[in-house]
Amino acid sequence: MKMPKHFLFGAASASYQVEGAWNEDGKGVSNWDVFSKIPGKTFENTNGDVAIDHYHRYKEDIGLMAEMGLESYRFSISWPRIFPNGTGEVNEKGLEFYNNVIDECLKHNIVPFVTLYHWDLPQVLEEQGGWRNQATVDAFVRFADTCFEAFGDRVRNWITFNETVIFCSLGYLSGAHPPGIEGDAKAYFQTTHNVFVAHARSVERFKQAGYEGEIGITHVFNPAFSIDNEADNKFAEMHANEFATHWFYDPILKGTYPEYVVKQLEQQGLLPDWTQDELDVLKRTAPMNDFIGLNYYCPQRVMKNDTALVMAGGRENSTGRPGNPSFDGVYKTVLMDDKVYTKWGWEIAPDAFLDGLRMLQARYGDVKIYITENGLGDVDPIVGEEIMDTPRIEYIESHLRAVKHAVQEGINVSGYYAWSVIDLLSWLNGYKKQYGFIYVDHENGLARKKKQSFHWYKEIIATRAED
Ligand code: BGP
Repeated sequence: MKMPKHFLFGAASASYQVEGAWNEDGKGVSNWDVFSKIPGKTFENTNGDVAIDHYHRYKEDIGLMAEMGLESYRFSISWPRIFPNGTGEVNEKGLEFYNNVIDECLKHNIVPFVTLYHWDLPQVLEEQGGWRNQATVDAFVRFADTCFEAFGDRVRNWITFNETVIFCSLGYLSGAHPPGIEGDAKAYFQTTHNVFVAHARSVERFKQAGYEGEIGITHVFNPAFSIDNEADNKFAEMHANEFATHWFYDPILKGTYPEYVVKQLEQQGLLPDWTQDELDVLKRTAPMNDFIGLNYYCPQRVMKNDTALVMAGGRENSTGRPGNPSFDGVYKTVLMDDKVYTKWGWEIAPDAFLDGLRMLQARYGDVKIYITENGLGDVDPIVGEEIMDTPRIEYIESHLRAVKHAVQEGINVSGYYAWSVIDLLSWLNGYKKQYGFIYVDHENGLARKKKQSFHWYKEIIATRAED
């Protein structure tokens, strides 16, 4: 597929979902190591103790990525592998592992795109209040700084946080993620704010220290569309976009919170406790963000909802994407008869992806964008010796076309990362919800096998001559 020269074709993973080796080589315990072992929290009580054993097989996995022609690999660093106690002593073995991963990527001309926080918080910090606690913010900045220093000579692309909306809403509204708290809307908004401050302070450190390369954040991109043009439903659409998008993107890209949401939160006593210093750092660092990462899987179709005003969120397997917090009294997400859905009820809508990108450009201008996740969760059929994941090919192809269209319209999308490079652990859905180009045989010593989509993506990349 033709794309501009600088555009990166990539694929992604995250530490807890692939590494395993949960208690090896000095790694500390993460909140997910603990949470996933509470019976009933995950599908079939799966956990990432072994995951797909990427910790021991990274060379084989990166070798397969190279064979696919992958231009960039997005992976995350496990914070408790570097700081077993969240802060304090550095675990040299942890640094060594990521040094090896980075060097292996570079050996194969694969650009390492590093996420610092993809949800595995050191358990010690979780027990001290997690993201509600300022100490976690301070510890994160130290962790980020340590990574910049250790890997910044070779890593040029940094994402601070993955999907603030998900770990905060599932952590404090639905209770589906650690720390498993339900219905605490005040904590939900407070933790999102604390994360933005941790991001902003890290960006400032990165820039002040003069590291080469780019830094940004990855957000869920879940644009809301009204089911029709009825005024109340259009209002619901506006409201949903304010809460699901503007609350997250404005503080990063504009350096201020959206007035509409602030007013609503004030009225309901949900405004985070913030200091002038914190608001200042958001403002000061907004122009320093080099890009925004978008994880797009599906849009949300919304309409008015007349039930009482309550903050809800993270309804796994509900309509729309899990983890979308909403004010039930103002809007609800609905399934529509004329739309197509995955087995998990996520709408397949490449057109909405393009429309959403246009909406972003209209609000934030020519910001540089990476699509840091996009893909299809499915149960792939095995036909003879082959893993025939045709629906994944169709999904990714249609979404890549939307990206290409956006690029042609002048929207600054600079890369696309399929989720995921290899089959891995789905946080709540175990190993049966597959996303990868590479199959992992759990019945056969975790052997790797190329899927139909592996060959297809290889071809897409190989034919990427400049437009
Ligand atoms: C995103 C996460 C990924 C991945 C993906 C698919 O929210 O950043 O880590 O899990 O969603 O989600 P799921 O595994 O629930 O289908």
